[in-house]
Amino acid sequence: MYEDLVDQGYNQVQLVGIGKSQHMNSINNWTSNSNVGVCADQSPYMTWNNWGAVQRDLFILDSQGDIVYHENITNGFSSNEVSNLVISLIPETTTCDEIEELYDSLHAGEYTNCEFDNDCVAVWGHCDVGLGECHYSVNEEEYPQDEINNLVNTWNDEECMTWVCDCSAEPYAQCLDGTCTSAYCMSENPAGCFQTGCDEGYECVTLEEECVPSSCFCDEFYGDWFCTEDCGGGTCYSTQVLGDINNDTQINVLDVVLLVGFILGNEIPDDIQYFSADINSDGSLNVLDVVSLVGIILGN
Ligand SMILES: [Ca+2]
Ligand SMILES: [Ca+2]
Repeated sequence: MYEDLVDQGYNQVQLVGIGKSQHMNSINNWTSNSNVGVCADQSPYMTWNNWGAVQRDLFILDSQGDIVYHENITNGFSSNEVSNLVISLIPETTTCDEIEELYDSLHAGEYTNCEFDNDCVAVWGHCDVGLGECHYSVNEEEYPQDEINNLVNTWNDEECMTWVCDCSAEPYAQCLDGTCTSAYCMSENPAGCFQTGCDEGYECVTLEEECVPSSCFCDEFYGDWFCTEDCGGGTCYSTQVLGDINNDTQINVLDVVLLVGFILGNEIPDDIQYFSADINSDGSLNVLDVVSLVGIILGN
């Protein structure tokens, strides 16, 4: 039955004899006219005891090593039934082409949707093991890292690698027409935040004193950015309100306490806090800001 299975291509199936070490001298019961491997279960026979085995028991284990069948076959067994069971336990294999197809699909479509450059990130493909391209630009939030790692492991397990590639440095990722796209320019996209997006806590606004281009594209031939000649690109500006230093939507004595803490050096403000604490916008934090802040609270 074992040889029939192998002949049918089920070569993942392994037939192993397990004998008590004390009976190893009668091993030719097993090995005459066959090439089955036999393991000796050393006294105190842990395998026999753990499995509850008696002489001429047949065990079938699944691919995880769990016992799924245990019968004594002294009086024979239905080889049809047993081989059907064995075949049903063989895990479905994925072909290399299927892995490649799945890999590509995890770097396209919904995984590359974007609104701003900020949504996109450049990632390395797995060209080093012959799977995929050098780089992809994908939506950072949607990138299915675990699924891709599993796929790469399967790819390696199935020995699918037939070539490898050399890759140039990682590109920048930009959002072009709603799709994350790789840009092989050596610097970050200089366009304003209406194209590139802002970090959390900031909004994109147009400031009169700053001229930022609204749109740039990477010219792959020159390896540099080319921008529109306008100033409407926008600058990231803190959404925090001037004076609401602890960002709890109210301006009150708690903000004064925090401001005094910054001035005395007891607390270190981050950039957003500094911006909202510098009430008179002169670039430094001092008693004038405290006076102004108290004035705001008192409604002056
Ligand atoms: Ca506040
Ligand atoms: Ca100030």
